[in-house]
Amino acid sequence: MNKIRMMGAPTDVGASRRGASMGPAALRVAELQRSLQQHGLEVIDGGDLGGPANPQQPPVQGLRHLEQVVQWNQAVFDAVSGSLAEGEVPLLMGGDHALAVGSIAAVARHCRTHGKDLRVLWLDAHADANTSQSTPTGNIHGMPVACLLGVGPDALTRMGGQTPAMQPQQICQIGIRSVDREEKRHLRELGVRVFDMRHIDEYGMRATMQEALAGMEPDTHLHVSFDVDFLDAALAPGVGTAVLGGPTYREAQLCMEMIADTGRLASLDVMELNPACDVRNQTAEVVVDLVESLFGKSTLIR
Ligand code: NNH
Ligand code: MN
Ligand code: MN
Ligand code: MN
Repeated sequence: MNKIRMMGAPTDVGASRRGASMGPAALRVAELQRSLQQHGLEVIDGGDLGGPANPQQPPVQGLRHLEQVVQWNQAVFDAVSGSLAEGEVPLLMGGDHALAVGSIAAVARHCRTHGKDLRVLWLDAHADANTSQSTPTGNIHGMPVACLLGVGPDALTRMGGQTPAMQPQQICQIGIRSVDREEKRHLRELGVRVFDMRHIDEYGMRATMQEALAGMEPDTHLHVSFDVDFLDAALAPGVGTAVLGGPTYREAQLCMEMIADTGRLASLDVMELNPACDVRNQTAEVVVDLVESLFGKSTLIR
């Protein structure tokens, strides 16, 4: 594994509930860096990126804080691009999930210029495929998948210089259990592969992940966009939009371990951790534990 570079994006401009801006600090308090280093990984903490404050305004034409979301995403895009150019594994600590636009646009551009096959795993309770038309909230953290597939405001869809940043076949969603009515139709039209909770209930996490991870090539760059609300709300209360019925601790561990086993993980987002909703930082601690597994912790005891 190449050197991992942690970078914080302390903002919640893409959400309506405040607090994801404290996510990076909570992950540091839960000792993310040292935990990964314990497994022999080289990890540096590049500190936090900067951007505009949260103006706490209502949505304008279906989009809340578009200007601020674009500015933060530009900072993320530049930092992730720089890290990849150094041959590192960027680990983005959010921040709300709207920032996955900048992160994945940077990864997609890197893959295009280096002849790599990009695959994105989207771990989330939500599909994040809304548009300004379909959104019930105006929150841009409900829209990054649509933006990356070319549907959304220009400033976000054109971030990486090519629109769309990726094709629907390159992304696969896992753990989905909360999709808005209009969003559902849009998701089908886009053709995104969705392994929802019903699929995990019926076939189990093992079969689901085998299917989701099938067909990786030696030149595959695997990006994981981990929205912490992927996890069951009982296990991970520290998120702004918790949803019951998500993966248990063991299911989530298996998911992470199977990703690690591919040996293709090359970039990561850890998003939506909200310490204002958490109890004694327990969600941050669970996340650190799972990220250890994602980087191969379990292979050490096999
Ligand atoms: N679908 C809802 C919306 O568009 C909720 C999105 N919230 C998330 N997404 N946390 O991951 O507002
Ligand atoms: Mn979510
Ligand atoms: Mn999300
Ligand atoms: Mn493990």
